Amino acid sequence: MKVHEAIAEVLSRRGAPLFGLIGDANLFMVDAYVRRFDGRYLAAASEAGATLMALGWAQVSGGVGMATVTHGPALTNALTALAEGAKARVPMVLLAGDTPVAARDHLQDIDQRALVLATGAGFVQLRAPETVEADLAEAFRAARRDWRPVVMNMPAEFMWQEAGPQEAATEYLAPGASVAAEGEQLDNAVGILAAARAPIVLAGRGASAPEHRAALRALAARIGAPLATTLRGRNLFRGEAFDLGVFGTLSTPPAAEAIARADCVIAFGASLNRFTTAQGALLRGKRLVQVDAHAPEIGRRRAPDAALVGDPAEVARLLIRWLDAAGIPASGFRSDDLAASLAGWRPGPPGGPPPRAGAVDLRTALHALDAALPADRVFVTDAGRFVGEAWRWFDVGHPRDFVYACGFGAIGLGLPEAIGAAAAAGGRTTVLATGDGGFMLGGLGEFATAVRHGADLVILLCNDGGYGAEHVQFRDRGMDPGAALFDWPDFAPVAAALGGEGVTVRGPQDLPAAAEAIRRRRGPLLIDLKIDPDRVPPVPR
Ligand SMILES: Cc1ncc(C[n+]2csc(CCOP(=O)(O)OP(=O)(O)O)c2C)c(N)n1
Repeated sequence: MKVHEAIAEVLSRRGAPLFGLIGDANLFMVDAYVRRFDGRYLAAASEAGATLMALGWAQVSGGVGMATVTHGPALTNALTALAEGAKARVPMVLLAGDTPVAARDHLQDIDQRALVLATGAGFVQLRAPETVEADLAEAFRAARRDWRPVVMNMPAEFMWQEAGPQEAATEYLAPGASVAAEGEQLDNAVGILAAARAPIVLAGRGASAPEHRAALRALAARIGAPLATTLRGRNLFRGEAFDLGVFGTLSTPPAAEAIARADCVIAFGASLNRFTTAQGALLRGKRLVQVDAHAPEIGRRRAPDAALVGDPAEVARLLIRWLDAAGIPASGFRSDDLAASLAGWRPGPPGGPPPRAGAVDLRTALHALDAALPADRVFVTDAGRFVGEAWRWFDVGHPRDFVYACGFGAIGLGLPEAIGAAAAAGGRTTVLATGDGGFMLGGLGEFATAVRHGADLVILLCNDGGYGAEHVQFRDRGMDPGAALFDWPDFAPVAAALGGEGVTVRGPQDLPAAAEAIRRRRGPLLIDLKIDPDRVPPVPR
């Protein structure tokens, strides 16, 4: 076998689709992957798109995403996507070609290792034709171990060489840290929970698997604590009587009130970032117990009063055993009043004056379309000012069905991630909420990709005719927002020209037609929600 075939064969055994864009260094590998090994290949319109699709696929499937690009500019085009994957901590392997080592004056030669490492992604070099299996195993192992993208750097001159007998490959991952059954930190944690009058159990993405859910529910019931999640763990406890929803700047008023009354937070698999803690304010005056399977996460953003390294479910069960052994009663925080205030809360109608003529209120539109969309959706968001409303009003069945494309705070990553998510959605509908600026930056080219691959995708384009996040800053200073305003083309006909469907909503009267378009769609559907740039609530920071 030649090296390009050996690589293709290993990839075809992994069960993930390969997203990519071909060039000198990877075209024969992709050809062999598809034609000889029957692999599922989805061609993207840009390298950023291919890499982001693999990130979207990885988040929904829980597996390691795979993408491939060629050398030089193909890799530089993927750098923002790699940074996104590193910040959002999504495991994937990007197979990047590299220019032949001997070709000193190759047009596309650039220091690929330096570029990749600067993004926060990992880097594994394909060392020789006989190390294809070992180096690929190491790339996938590193991606899973570190929860980040890893670039597998493949020199182009290897591709037509004989792969030959392969060096032994191992993809062994050390078992997760198991918690100590006794010790000072455990005593401290049990003591803090025993003394708490109003504890909250908080789950982040590192504690959002089904087995975590059951164990955390049991612990919360045992200590009389309401449950909450970070944004990326959202909807883990949906339907529970004492579910506060998101803990942080996106909390509902009754949840915020409960958080203010709490005296203790036990956080599982949560990074405790500035949004979860409101820059630390939400943890002030509360004892913090931090639990994480990854020791480096402990204390990374907030210093805990007690910390346990171990699988969240195991730790929760261990704590229950110790609380039982010590005969500690439940706190009284789970009161009927708290249940009633959580159950009784409904979002109010949009405040303030109505939007200008020809525009629809964003919240009204999102509520109507939420009801028209299937409940078992996968939900993806781009970044921008619209996103606070989208995060608030769109629920999913499980945290894994929520795809976060905002780890690097970049606009324009949502549509490609949605295409990857749709490839993992198993027949369910993928919904993308994006701004008009983000769509023009990174979505337009890949909309055609979504059409080509027949993605079941509904795009809610929150179109305030410009960069809303900047518009509001000009307005706040009494300045002319002209630099943030754009005279975009009408997006519905653009979607149709690219082979999809489009509808335009210029007021509440158009929402039933949009709902009907959702029901009847046969391919990617773009709903252009014309909203008033002066009537969009800010994103809570
Ligand atoms: C790659 C990138 N470029 C620029 C920015 C700065 N930026 C932040 S929000 C925003 C406006 C986005 O506009 P849109 O997608 O229409 O969403 P809106 O804010 O209007 O809701 C811009 C330009 C960014 N975050 N990322």
